[in-house]
Amino acid sequence: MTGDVTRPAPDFWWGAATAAYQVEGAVDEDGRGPSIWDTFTAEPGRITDGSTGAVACDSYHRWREDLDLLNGLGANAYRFSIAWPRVQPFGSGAVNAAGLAYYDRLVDGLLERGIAPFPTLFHWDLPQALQDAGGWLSRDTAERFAEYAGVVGDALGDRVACWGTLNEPFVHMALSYAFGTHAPGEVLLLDAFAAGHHQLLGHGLATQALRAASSAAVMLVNNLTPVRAASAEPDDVAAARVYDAFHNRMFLDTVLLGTYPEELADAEVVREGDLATIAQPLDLLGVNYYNPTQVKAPGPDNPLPFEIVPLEGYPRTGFDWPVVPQGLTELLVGLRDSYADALPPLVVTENGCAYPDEPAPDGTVDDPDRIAYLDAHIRAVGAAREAGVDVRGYLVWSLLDNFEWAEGYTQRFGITRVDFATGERTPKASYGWYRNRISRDWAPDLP
Ligand code: IFM
Repeated sequence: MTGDVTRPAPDFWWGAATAAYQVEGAVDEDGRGPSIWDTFTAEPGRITDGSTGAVACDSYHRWREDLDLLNGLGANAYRFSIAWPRVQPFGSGAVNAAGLAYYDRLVDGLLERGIAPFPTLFHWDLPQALQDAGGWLSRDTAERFAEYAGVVGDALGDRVACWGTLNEPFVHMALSYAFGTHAPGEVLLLDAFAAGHHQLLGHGLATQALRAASSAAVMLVNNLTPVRAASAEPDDVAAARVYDAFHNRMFLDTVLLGTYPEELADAEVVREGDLATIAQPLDLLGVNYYNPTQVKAPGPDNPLPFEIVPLEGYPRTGFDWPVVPQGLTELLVGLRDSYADALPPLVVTENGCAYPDEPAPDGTVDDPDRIAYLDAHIRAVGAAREAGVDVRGYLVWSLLDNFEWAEGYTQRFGITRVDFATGERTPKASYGWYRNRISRDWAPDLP
């Protein structure tokens, strides 16, 4: 497919996002080493539908089709991730030229289509060998991450538009190390903090390595959420503040201000000099937004200092997540108000929704709920821009239906349907809607 659409103005990035383990498949090909997700998905009971990312969307082989889909959208940016175990099968040392060559082809294919590459270096698929040595609980993983960043920076840095170091370090700390629902399945509750701190350290060291290797822009990609106290009771308000410290400020204050939020300031794992390393100047901040979070004081049996309660009174996605577009405006404006001059320009690096859309008998896929969701959220970005927030891009999650981690293939986030039995891609109605939306850029009648 080739697009016949007007390219958007180059000062705003319009596009879509994916991640390696969720789309690539080919887990045993061309020298890729095992990742923690290969190990985790092989354990019975870990994934809702018992599936794995072994094939996923088969993007490792069908990448040209995926790039043509982006081209057909009129996208000018693609956020994908690089699988560390393809580049360094055992997480350090020897580089696997065949694995690196895949990303070389992908980057060149994007540039041939006029699409800017936005690669993320770590989207959760840690080499298993590093997990065997402690994973992100080990400080050494941060050093290994910088080594890997240098390798990839040397290989691709002449053509990349913007590097993302980590994807959603909070989510990785929480689901992978605190609650164990994601690989590697550790249940450490608050002791997961070390995995968060070492990711932050890895981000700082990797940023230094990328700067040394390439002049491309660098960003960190966070999952951020406006936090709402369940009531005005002081205990609920205090619990909401603590949750905000873990989810948002731990990954913002450190990176942007060089400090830990006061709620988290005494951790032993933080060594002298770490915060200076973490607070590297950034060119952009990636914001992944899905919904606000409501929090109340913990009950007597809860070992945590907060308790999450469902946010009622909003429509819900197929994944049962509340649809709150105004939360995105609130978040973006709040970042500007909280961090002022310390805040780099923002890019919405993920936003989207899962619905159980099915093809009609004629094969078309009508997904009006997703169109409504995207329309409302893009308008919410427009409202933040109107309020003076410097937002430079919007990338839909996701270009393709894909492997949704512990939910396997049961949650479809794509603007393109993927038949997981055949790999066939079918653009949904939302794909056509988004193509038209992109072609209008920020026309004067918007938001
Ligand atoms: O699929 C994930 C992605 O990997 C990270 N951000 C949230 C998405 C939806 O859950």
